[in-house]
Amino acid sequence: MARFFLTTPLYYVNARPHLGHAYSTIVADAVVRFRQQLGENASFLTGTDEHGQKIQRAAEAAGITPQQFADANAARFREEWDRLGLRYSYFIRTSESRHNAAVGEVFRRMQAKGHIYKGEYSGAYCVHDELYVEGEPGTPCPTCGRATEKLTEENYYFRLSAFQQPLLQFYQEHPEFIRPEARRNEVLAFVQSGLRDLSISRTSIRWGIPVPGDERHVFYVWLDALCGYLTGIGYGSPLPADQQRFHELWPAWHLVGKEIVRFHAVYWPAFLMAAELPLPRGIIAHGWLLFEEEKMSKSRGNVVRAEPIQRVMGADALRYFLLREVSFGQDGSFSYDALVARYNSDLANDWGNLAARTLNMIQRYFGGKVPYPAAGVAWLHQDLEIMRQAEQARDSLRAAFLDYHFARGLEAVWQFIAGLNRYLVDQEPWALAEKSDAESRSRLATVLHIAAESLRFTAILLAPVLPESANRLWQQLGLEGDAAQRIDGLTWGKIPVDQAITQISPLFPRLEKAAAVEQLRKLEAEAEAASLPPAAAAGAAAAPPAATPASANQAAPANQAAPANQAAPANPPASSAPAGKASSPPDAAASPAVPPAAARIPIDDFAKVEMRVGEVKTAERIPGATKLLKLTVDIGTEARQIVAGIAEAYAPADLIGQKVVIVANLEPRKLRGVESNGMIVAASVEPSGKPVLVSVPADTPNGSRLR
Ligand code: ME8
Repeated sequence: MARFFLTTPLYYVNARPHLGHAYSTIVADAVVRFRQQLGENASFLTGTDEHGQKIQRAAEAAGITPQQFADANAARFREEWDRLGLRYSYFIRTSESRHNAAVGEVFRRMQAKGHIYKGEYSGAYCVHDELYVEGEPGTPCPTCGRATEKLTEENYYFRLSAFQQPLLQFYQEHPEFIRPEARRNEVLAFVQSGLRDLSISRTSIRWGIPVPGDERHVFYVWLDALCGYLTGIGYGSPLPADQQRFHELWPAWHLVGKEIVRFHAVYWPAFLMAAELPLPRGIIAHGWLLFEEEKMSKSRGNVVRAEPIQRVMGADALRYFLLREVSFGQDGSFSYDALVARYNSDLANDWGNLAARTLNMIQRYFGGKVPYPAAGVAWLHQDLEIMRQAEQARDSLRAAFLDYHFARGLEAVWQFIAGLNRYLVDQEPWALAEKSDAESRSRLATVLHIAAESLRFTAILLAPVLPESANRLWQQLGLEGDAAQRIDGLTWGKIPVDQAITQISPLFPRLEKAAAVEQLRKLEAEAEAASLPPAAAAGAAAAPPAATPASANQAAPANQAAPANQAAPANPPASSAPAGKASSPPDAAASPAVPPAAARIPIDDFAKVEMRVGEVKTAERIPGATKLLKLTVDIGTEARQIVAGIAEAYAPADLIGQKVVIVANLEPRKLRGVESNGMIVAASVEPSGKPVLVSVPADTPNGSRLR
């Protein structure tokens, strides 16, 4: 049986997962389900990238150890994937001990072949991207644009320069290695312009895997993380079963976001060549999800989370939206409006109504048994056309999905669905049912048989993308097993004779658009407020999370999808979901309950935080947000717009003219779509977490710095 093994990136644990991470993992899940329906032995690996300076700093800022920090956030990734029903087979955390040994082994192999030497690096480094950057320190990072930092330290170097020609030759021999074409061209240009040796160890940080035999060094986080693809499936294990699994699965296909193609398409194959291990089969790069016109990312503060969407409309709706709306390989915009619009038009109207209509007519006119077309009655041209369209949808979807053109594949199925809806309108089975003559009865049987068989087709074809709803349709059709049947072997006419349908329930109850969007925004804002660092939320984070699963549902006028979700075995009802915010492990970055294990910090760290005195000039509530106020604060040199979670403790009018302390050098972030340029400092008074503003005497000049 053909094997197909795919990986997602191993996500950094400096923050909780957002929709960008969910996108990659959902794509991997859909691809693997699709390949399984082609009869392949397909699986995927995901995991978390836990070492390096970025995580070390985030943990320091939270006052806990990097391991505690990583444990809390890695658990969140796993929970998120489980909640979304993503069926990864392997999950690797790079702080696991099984991983340490494997990275050391790859290094030893590279060293044994003479590809490693010791030297000193002095130059620019981007901590955000964990990337060595050419040029003077301070030069903007080519990936994220942030200012690079100066780094001077003794390192082990990898002779990347020696792999320029072998890599170019490899790309030439494997034109499909990097896709899409645009990314391949970028990589070719980068390698053709010359490769410099690469530092692969660090001495100035401790949070990493020690270099065997020279433990002052820890491995460069990208060497460490990339090796996770090997360790996650058994590489380096002494157990024969693990070794066998590794040999069966490796090499992998790597699915990545476009910003990390260079690591996967240049460094990684070079490392593997040096270690004399087989190279990956290929790199499949996707574009970015944009929100409010910018890349969705934690640091820009414009993230959307999957969980509220899943709670309001189900995980399938999110999967469908991402695969249908985004042209795979290119950037795609996310918006709540578009999400709800697609849900209503494609899922509720087109597919959901088709299913409900057909099943209801079978129930009403044939006592719940799929009718069999009368023998000896010739099919009309329109009947044959539906058969043809079903087979065409199957072939188009198969070809498109094999090529990662998910939107195109889904479009083909929706053309078929539209054709089928038109067919029902033209054939008017409800009118045929009014007539009692034998010919009308036979015609009615044929039409509903064709519609039922077509529904079986759609369930199978859509199972990779809409697994839960496809299975519900499958059950309603009364069919055995599940909808994940073979796509390549799918042929017309296999619905059993006199097949008894089961209880009918809507696949996608229609959502009232404005209410649904409002509900989504509300849940997102609450989830966001619950995850802010304690002072940033100024009370909002420390207060009990507002979005407990139960209250969220009660407050949800738009949550008509709940009954449908409850019916779904794979998707527990939101009200009983154990993984709601209230019961998730503490957000390491946010929770005041985590013991401050590394509470003392050098004075330099404190100096990075720029706190200034300001005066509130305007204050107003943000519509629909119970905790948030939008403030304008005069800090001497400028007026800053700041969003603060203090609305439950302070009335806007009382704040005007009040002196406050703000953190002035935070990156901007958006709360409820409103940009916040800084943070108001407040004490969080237990047990309720009530915010109490920190202030200074009224005559302190605006802009004075706190040191
Ligand atoms: O880069 N749109 O981890 P990371 C689409 N640890 N995809 C997005 C996205 C967005 N707005 N934001 C994130 C790392 N992603 C390294 C990887 S691999 C050995 C090490 C997805 O947490 C996308 O897949 O920054 C992107 O490549 C990945 O998350 C980056 O995750």
